[in-house]
Amino acid sequence: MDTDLSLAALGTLETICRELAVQAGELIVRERPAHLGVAATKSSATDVVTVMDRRSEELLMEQLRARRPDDGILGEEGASVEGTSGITWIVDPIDGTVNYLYDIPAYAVSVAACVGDPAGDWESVAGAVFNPVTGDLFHARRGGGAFLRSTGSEPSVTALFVSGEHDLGHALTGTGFGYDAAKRAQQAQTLTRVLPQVRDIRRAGSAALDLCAVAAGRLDVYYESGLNAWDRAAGQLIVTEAGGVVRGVGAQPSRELTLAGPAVLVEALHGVLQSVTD
Ligand code: LIP
Repeated sequence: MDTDLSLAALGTLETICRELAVQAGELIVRERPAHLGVAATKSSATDVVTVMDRRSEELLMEQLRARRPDDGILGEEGASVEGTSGITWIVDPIDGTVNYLYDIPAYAVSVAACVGDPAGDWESVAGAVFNPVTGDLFHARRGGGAFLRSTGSEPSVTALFVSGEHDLGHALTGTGFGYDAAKRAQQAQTLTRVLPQVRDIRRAGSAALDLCAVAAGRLDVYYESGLNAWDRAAGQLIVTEAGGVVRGVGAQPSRELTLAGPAVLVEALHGVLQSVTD
């Protein structure tokens, strides 16, 4: 199958990413229940789902089925549609759900259009990450650069570029932790080796926003183990279109490791992380 990845087609995919990320983001703020609670848990008692995670994913599904009926869909809260077009939409209806639950303004809707096998090797070709509290809309398409649109009272568009920092010891480093206690213990051990070798650590609670922070130079470098495809599908493209690299233990990011930033810092931090596991 030849998937249409012409400039025009990529532009259309990016527009849909932007529009749907904003629509779902506005929904989760506008219709947040007065007394939001935990609707369910997943991998552990702290891996929570709210009614708005589900409503956001329902909106994304409904819009994508209507606008792109031949495409596949993979969502964090269970959306799963086989497509015939070669395009699969990988969506996180609320990335940073715990922040959303606690009303901490660091959560986002992440929407990415991808080619390849969503269960195996895939590549994002367009993506958008929207923080509905700040109004920050990060977006990119393959070969088109990465941008931050501020959708607030003074709309603006800024081209994004990763940090120019070359020294890991001066690198503000983002990371995150999983929901499983044993995994968190391992991640804490890794952190004890990384922390003395970087400027400082920031743990914001949303991988999608962490990756966008790297693209914007608000973080110098980022690493996390245990991410799912929906956490990183849009953010990793935004990083690479901002001049950064995204890798894992090997050349490609994976559930085992996502590492993002300017190449020199990514390679330096990769060396530190490898020394931890050796
Ligand atoms: C979150 C990630 C974050 C990670 C959290 C959680 P969720 O995704 O974006 O980077 O550290 O543990 O996995 O669960 O809010 O969609």
